[in-house]
Amino acid sequence: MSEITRQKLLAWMEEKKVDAFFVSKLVNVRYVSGYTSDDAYLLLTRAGGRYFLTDPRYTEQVSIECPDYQIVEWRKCGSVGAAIGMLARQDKLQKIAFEEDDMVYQFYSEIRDAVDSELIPVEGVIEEMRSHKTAQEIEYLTASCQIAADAYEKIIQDIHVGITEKELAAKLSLHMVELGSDTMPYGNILISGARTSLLHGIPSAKAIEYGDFVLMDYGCQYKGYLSDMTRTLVVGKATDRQKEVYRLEQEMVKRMEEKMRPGATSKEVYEAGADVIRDTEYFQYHYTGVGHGIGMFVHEMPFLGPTHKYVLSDDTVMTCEPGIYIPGWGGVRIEDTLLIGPEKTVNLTPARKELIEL
Ligand SMILES: [Mn+2]
Repeated sequence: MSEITRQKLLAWMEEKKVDAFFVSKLVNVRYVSGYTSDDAYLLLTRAGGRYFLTDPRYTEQVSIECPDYQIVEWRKCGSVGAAIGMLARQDKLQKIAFEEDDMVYQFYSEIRDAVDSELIPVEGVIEEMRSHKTAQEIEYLTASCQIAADAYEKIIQDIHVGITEKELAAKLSLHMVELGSDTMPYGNILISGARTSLLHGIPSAKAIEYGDFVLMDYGCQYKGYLSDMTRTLVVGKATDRQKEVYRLEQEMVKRMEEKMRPGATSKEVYEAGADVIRDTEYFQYHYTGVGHGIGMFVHEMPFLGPTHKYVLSDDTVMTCEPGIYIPGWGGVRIEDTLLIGPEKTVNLTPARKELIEL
């Protein structure tokens, strides 16, 4: 995918008449170059220059993973900014685009003081490219989602009264690594009881109690590509209210997923779910951010919600995750990752969704 992206970036530079693109977001560096570690910046020029700025800890890895790039040890210049200044003078770069949403003031000042070039702030250029998935990316995302779904069946066996949220979260990570994920599954949400109304609560020392909801929102990384899924289950027998909230949640997910086709807008998909609970007491307890693209980063374009303006394309992988969160009582979220393909939408999260009472 990196060569396609580089071509797209060259075309973008051509169209915008900029001489170079400075990539500073690590996830974008990985996307464009295939590099998998740290301290990395790319300077790509319209004339075909490919500079990889890093420090001596990583030069061997760059030479292996990115053989097409010329390595620039920025420390030899004193700073990343000074290294860009050196390259800008050498290649006579007059206009350099940079990722404005990834630039702290100090870093920006350092570059500005080191170059005579015009610095052009841009946002979302590589992110937009990342929202369109290639066949290989879809393959990796499918595998990533499969690992997470398989881990669900395993973690269910571990849940019992007395075990803590933190212990379960650690077991869940281990299951995913054993099932083939990269060694760094990212931060998992695993919460229980009344804490399940915390949309992004983190695992605590709370022990699982009889009657608790257990909400697990998690995923793993497979060859750099992330999965994201949520399931909520009940430990013991569900109460009537737990059953009611769960049934409404299931219906919201179903209606939204039916809408997720190329051409649908973010708002339409959101409304399809919201309509299910609009006239119930639960409408006040829903959250409007109900889905997001996913790839090398967990929350990326496009997003689903009433105020977003995205139109779903036919090569997108994204989540569907409405939820009902009642403060002090608990919450239910079910989240799948879907491939919005040209022929059909494929659910990449093959984990059961009926209410499980353990
Ligand atoms: Mn999500």
